[in-house]
Amino acid sequence: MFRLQVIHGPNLNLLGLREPHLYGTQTLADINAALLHTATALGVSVDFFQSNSEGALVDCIQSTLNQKHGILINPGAYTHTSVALADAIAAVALPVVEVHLSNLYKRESFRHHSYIAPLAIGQISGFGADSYDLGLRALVQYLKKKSGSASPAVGAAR
Ligand code: CA2
Repeated sequence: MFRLQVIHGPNLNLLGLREPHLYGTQTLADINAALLHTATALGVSVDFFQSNSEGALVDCIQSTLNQKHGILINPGAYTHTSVALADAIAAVALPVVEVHLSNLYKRESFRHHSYIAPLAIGQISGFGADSYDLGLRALVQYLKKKSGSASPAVGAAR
């Protein structure tokens, strides 16, 4: 069974509680519950992590080494600033899908650049909470195609 890590970056713990016009009405718990539902249907396991701290996010990414087959991440504002997150993702060399609730390219120009995108299989941006579901499906499909449907050894390079 593929084991996946879902990572939520800074302020995403406030989802559904503040700024619903920008980020929707679903809470982070709602999004995680929906992801768990999809993961179960797809036959994969998911662990969830959220932090507002860049170092804690780096630690979580490092912890996937030899433990997980892939990462689904919304790096939040660190998308646009964090060389440290990018270095950690490059170091673990796992398939990564980057997701965003909002469409980055309809927003301020500083959100148009991602340090994570060049390291990701792909990026899904602008579908609200559905971005996570679409991202999970894309990651699982990628892993299944790559392995010919059997789970590979953890830590297999991209
Ligand atoms: O669209 C996304 O998913 C973002 O990653 C969200 C980040 C933003 O900095 C990125 O440019 C795009 C911000 C997350 C803030 O989340 C909040 C949720 C509720 C209330 C306030 C902030």
